[in-house]
Amino acid sequence: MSKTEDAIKTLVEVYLKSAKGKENLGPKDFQKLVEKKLHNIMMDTDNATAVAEMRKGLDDNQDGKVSFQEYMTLMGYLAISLSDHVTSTMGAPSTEQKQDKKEEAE
Ligand SMILES: [Ca+2]
Repeated sequence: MSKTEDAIKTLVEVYLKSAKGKENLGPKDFQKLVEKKLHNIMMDTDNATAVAEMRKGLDDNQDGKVSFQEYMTLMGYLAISLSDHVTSTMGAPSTEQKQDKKEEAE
């Protein structure tokens, strides 16, 4: 599998694992996911109040839980914020466009 395919598979697996067989992530499942899996990419992941606020922002159907669709919305936001970063980094005059790859140790 390519790295890209692996990445997509990982996104899905993280959700399924966190949901533990349920259709949605409950508040605690979501808190755990953010805290354990997204702490390098997001701020305040150990702040329960901040994470709860974010959950409410993602919660389209307002059921207090995070569906797969709502989780993908968050992934989309994170991808956009990363691409903004990449764009601004590449905008700087430089002979090399090498970027350090962060490998996440599980
Ligand atoms: Ca929801």
